[in-house]
Amino acid sequence: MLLEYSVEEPLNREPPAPELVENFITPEKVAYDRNHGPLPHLDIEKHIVRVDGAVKQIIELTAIQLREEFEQHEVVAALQCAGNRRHTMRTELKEVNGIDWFEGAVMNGRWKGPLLKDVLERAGIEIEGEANCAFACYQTDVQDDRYYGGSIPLSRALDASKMAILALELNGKPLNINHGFPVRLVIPGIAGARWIKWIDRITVQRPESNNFYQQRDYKILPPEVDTKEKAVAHWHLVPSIEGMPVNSVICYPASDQVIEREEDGTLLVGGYALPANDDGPVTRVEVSSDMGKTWNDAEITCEPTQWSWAIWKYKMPKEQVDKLDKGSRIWCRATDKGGNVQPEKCNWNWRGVAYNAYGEIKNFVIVPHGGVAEELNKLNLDSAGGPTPKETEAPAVASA
Ligand SMILES: Nc1nc2c(c(=O)[nH]1)N[C@H]1C(S)=C(S)[C@@H](COP(=O)(O)O)O[C@H]1N2
Ligand SMILES: [Mo]
Repeated sequence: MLLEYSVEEPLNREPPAPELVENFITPEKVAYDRNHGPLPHLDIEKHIVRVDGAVKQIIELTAIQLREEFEQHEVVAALQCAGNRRHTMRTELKEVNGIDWFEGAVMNGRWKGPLLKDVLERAGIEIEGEANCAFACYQTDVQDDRYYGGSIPLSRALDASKMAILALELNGKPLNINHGFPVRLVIPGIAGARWIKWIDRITVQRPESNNFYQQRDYKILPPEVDTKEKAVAHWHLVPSIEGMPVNSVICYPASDQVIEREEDGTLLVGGYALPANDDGPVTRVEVSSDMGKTWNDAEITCEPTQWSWAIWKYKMPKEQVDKLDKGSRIWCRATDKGGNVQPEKCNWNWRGVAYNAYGEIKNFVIVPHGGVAEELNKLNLDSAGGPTPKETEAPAVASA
């Protein structure tokens, strides 16, 4: 089998934040890549998903059967890495352990395939009480285990209203290799770590998945756990991340930049917002330029759905822009249909996951439209060059 990249150097990259919010549905090529091992090139005719464990009969389905023998369902849902915004946690709070994601480890896709429930029911569930549905991809080794895996409660897997699907398509086309061709799990409202790509095994079982990434990673450790040794003593005490919290970020303009006003003296601010868990859609995004004393509603420029993100923009009036100075900050915060409001601050955790403090830009200089932005940028502001994420590579830290 052809493998691209490797266990030592998997593909991890994110798009620049302004590009990310150009579209409600993220083009496949813009969408971030997150891998713990190489990308396997699989054959759709030969790839088999096996359903086993506590089932009446073990079944093996090819990806073609998944497309032809089951009703196909479509869902628009955001996929987000639990480590999205880790850079902000590390720089605003304290050093963390993991890939230095900025704001781009998230995308919003239109996913299509059979319902997980329908596939499980073909095998027939033979377990009562609390149980789990575990998922795996045994196609390649990964950084910390022999296979990539995870699990969700069986009750969620069997709840058609939660729209867990075995996706064969993204945005109206077969998945590409990066995002899991020929089939990946899509579990709206759940952290990206559980959306197993190139899935080949579904197991109904009593315990959670025993995989490294379910048991010893992707957990919000308490703040007192600040070393690898303490983490080792804590992993089994802390629940695995399932849903992600309500969130929003400013994607443009950026911190540490000279920013030009619009012709009419206003300032265009924009970004994305995400609902918590199943509590979407996002119902409101607000912007503040006075450290939260006053908030102004941003315009949501798309029609967000239960598990999608919302794209928003705010045209800051001239009088408000006039009051900004070098010490000013611009903040954003989101609210979802479930009433969850993004908090001003977020606790530090060792793995730097689930960061959701207010979106913020700071350390900028506002100049008139057509102003001397380029010249001033050359004059070396505090951190000239700015933090715009380009091709993010995994830094040499343990367990990314
Ligand atoms: N087989 C497999 N599935 C996987 C992963 C992986 O490394 N291998 N990474 C997970 C993580 S941590 C995330 S955030 C998403 C990223 O999906 P993407 O690469 O399509 O953006 O896939 C998840 N599924
Ligand atoms: Mo992730």
